[in-house]
Amino acid sequence: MLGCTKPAVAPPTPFGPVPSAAQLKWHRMEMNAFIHFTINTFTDLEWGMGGESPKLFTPAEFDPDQWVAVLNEAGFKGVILTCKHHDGFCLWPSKYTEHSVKNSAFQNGQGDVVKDVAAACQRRGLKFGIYVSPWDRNHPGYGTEEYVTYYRNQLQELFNNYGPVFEMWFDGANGGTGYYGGKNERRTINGATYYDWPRTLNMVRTLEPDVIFFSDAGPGVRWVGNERGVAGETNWNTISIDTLYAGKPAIEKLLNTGHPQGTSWVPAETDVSIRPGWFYHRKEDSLVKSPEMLFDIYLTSVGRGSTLLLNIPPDRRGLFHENDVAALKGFKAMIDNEFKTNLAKDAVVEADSWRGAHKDYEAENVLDNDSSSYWTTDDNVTSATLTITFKESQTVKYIVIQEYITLGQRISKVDVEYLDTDMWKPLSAATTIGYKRILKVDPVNTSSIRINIRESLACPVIESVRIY
Ligand code: FUL
Repeated sequence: MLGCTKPAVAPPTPFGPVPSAAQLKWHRMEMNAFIHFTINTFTDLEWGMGGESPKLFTPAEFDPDQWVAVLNEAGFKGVILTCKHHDGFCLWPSKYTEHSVKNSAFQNGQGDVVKDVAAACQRRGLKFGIYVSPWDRNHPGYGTEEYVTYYRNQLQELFNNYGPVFEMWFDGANGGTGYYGGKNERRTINGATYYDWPRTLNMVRTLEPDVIFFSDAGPGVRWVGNERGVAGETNWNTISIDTLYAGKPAIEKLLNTGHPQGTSWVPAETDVSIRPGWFYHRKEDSLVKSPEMLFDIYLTSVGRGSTLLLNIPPDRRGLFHENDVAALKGFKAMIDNEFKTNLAKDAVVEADSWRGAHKDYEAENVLDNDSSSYWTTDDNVTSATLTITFKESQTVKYIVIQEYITLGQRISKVDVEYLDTDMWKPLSAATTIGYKRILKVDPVNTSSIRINIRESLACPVIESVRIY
């Protein structure tokens, strides 16, 4: 009726754990870069023992602006730098140790890699994050309370002087043989208790309230369970973290998939290196992943609702190697090319139902560019269909679906069909969607695509559908 608007219909209530504002921002970053750079770059090792001389650190052409420019052009939104790896060498002149850049020949001992990388990120609008290894094979007190205090002091130093820091990474590799101030012995710690993480994290939060903590157990984001770049085909952002800790054995499978009944929102981050190793080794110059391989990784990480953390290790000059730069350029060109034209943009979309039959929740919301609008159904509806019809036949290669995760992750089974003349035929199927799901299909020529949500833990809430 003219002049008569329908009364408002309440939106769905959030289902299960939901992302914090900082986690939501993290999801939207989609692609970040990891940078492994330290004395290992010069000793050709992956894990230094801790007794290496700081003098070995000599990147004569060090240029973080080159790194960040390449990353920016390739679409990366953040950088996480190994400020200290397991060997304990610090890329900043920490006042708590002599084992740092200040005793290297690099810039006559006046250099500060952490400061320069953070500044280069700031200049190009990328966010800066830090990796600070809890395991320290240099420190004489490793294994005692003294070392835990040292670790906390270093975190204070970093967060006070180099922020803002969007993410802090602490990995699970812990304890074992090391130099340990010259003792050269094996030290074992109890990974569940030694670091007293709750206390350390609370301390960091007082300095950087929105920082995202990465570890197996989060609490901000979790490890994806492998270093191959493959998130679970089923990938829940939820998991119960009360029984997890960084480095807990045999939890890879659970980390890879998460759990639909998980009690916390801890999305998986997919870390993988562009080369076989995390650090630069000349012998791996010919083993840089090709643009095609990187694109496949993009599909199994970002395309499965995870965030990609791609490692690019600077070489001994202190530059990204030419082969890595070429691979990143090719990767970006593939993304731009494959996702050039959103065929759904000018299409017509229809749903078999929408919440309260109210305009606020209608199907058209999945085609607009507004990340705050969505299509959803009545609460009792957990299977539903969206049909997208093009003005004329199109060749379809990808279907990209995003859930409105602000209200939680819901969908657990979905399939896609295409119209072949007048018959609907199967095209693709998946379990979870989450922040983003990219379904790559064998190209078909069709005038219409149908997305069938078969199972959902609560009424489905879809923010966007794109078709390429
Ligand atoms: C692991 C480390 O042991 C590797 O050296 C690397 O830093 C990787 C990202 O995390 O736990």
